[in-house]
Order: sequence, then structure tokens, then C-alpha cells
Amino acid sequence: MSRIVYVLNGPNLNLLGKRQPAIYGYETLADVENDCRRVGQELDLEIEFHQSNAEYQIIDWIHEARERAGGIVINPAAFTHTSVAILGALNACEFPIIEVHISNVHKRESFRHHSYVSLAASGVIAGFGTQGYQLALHRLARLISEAKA
Ligand code: DHK
Repeated sequence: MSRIVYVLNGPNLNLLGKRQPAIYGYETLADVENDCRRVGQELDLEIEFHQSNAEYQIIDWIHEARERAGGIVINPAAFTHTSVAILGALNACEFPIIEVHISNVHKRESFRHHSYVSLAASGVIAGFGTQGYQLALHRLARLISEAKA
């Protein structure tokens, strides 16, 4: 199985570090990307890291990943709670998908308690801050190696 992993980030995550730091912390998306690249190297994963505020762009990256990747880590941000279209794109993938939320969505407003994306995810990480991305990569590396064995 391919060791390419797409790490996809949804709307407003470009403002990470500046937006509601009490909820999302002070680390920027560039910090998260650096962490993912470092951990990716340790785990022998090739990281494709992207962020967009546009739903169609995230869907296009999922379609691209479908052709060449071994897994996806996705923080769909607000699209988590609204996007049947992103769920449809993820359902078209045959590799493992890990859903990440920086905040503990279950401790927040009730509209954040439902995720369309979870229907396609092998696992969900929420409330571990930006460290959640690193945990997700560790889990994906395990799932990719198991699929190979
Ligand atoms: C990020 C967002 O922007 C919210 O819309 C989600 C998620 C939670 C996060 O915790 O990373 O509800």
C-alpha cells in the first residue's frame, strides 16, 4: 500500500494560532505542518499537507488521494457537521481515514456533536490539541503496515 498520506484541513484552520486560542491553542498551521512532516519522516510516510476554505477543493484533494495515497488524516473543521459531499468523497476511498478535531467537540455546542465524516472514518481524535495530528499519523502508519502484511 502507498505510504503517501494526505493531511487535509478545512475552513478557518489557516487562522490557527490567531483564532480563539483558548479553544484551538497558539500553534499555527505551519507548526502543525512541520510536526506532521517530522513525524511522517520518523514513520516513513510521505506527507501531502493542504488547507482550504472551499469545500470543492477538499473534495478534489480526496479524489487525488484516492488515486495515489495509502490514507487520509482530515480535520474538516466546520464541514464536519454539514458536508454530505465530503462524506461521499471519503466513502469512495478504500484506505483508512482518521478524523481529527483539535478541540473536544463533545464539550462544545450541540451542533458540533454530529459528524458526517465519522461515518467514513476508521477512528476519530478530538480534544488532544494539535498533537491529535501526530497521534493520527501514528495510527495510520500502523494500519498501512497491517494492510501490507
Ligand atoms: C475546528 C473547527 O473549525 C470547528 O468548526 C469544529 C474543529 C471543530 C476542531 O476542533 O479542530 O467544530
